[in-house]
Amino acid sequence: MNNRILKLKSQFPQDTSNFLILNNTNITYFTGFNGAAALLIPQDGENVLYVSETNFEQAKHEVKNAKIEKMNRGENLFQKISQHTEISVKNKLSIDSISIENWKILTKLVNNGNSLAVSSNIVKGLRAIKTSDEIELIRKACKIADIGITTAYEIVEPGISEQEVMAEVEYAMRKQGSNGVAFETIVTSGANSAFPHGTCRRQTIMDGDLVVIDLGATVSYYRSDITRTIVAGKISGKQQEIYGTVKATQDLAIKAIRAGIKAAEIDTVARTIIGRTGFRDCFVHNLGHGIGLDVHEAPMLRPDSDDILEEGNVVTVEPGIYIVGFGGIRIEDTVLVTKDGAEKLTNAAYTLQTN
Ligand SMILES: [Mn+2]
Repeated sequence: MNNRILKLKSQFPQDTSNFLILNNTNITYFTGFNGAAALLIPQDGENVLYVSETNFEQAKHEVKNAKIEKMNRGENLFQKISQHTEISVKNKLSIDSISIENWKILTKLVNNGNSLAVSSNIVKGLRAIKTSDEIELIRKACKIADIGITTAYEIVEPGISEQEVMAEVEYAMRKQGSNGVAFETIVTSGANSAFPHGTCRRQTIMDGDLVVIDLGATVSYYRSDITRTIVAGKISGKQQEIYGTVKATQDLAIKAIRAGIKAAEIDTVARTIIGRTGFRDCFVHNLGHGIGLDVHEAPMLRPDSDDILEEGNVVTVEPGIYIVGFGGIRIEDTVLVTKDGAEKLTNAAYTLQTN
């Protein structure tokens, strides 16, 4: 955690004496603590973590790299910070992100918007490149997600409901040590599977239905993300054919990944392959996204992305084909970007068939 703070300090914008972290996930990134109001990182001197009375004792117990400052009930965070910190044009306060409401409060307090700056990209850039500690946690979260998918292969059959599948896969992951779902689990079947972010229903899965299962686990705040598509019962030729296209697309997209390549190019690879099969308009989302403390973070694998892939990025690769009335097929894995390629961190089997 201290290395992360040192890296941030080395990238302070010009004239910045203090960096204020308000985004909760960013605070966790720098302190390992979830539940503080703000983290002040001065170029010189002690870091200060502002914590409500509720979480004060816990923060004192858990946080090693900042002084814990108790926020009393009714006390204004920005008033406190502006009183304790010299903020001027020559000693700017940079902020990772701030709401319009809080910006108004803060500019009034320091009486000079010129002494404030918002720079979200610095922390975003740091977080995009994972350290070995972070990769280990994501690896664990991926192994647990694999178990969630394995469970789905075992239990999906005509007659079970989407809700039941969701409950079983989440239970299996919890038992393996997941701290919680990485995002709302998606289990969609039949025509509903054509909606990439369809809601899980009490609907019974029918013979021949496509079933899309998109899930993730969390380990020490780090997340994983995997999707498999299964058919309950009898598989049709059309389902098999589209599955083959999606799988081949994912294989080639993952093969194209390496440090130094534009993230947008990987999306193009996938979109081109799907386009050749006539399903271009059926791939209705981006190819993938970075993942870590947030389920969606930098870098983004999409056509308009400016990101260049770097060693240590962890991204998803998730092509899909969605046909209204027929259903959808998506295959997704979480992968680590390496110098010469990509390493899959999720490793569940690829098959339309249930066990
Ligand atoms: Mn995803």
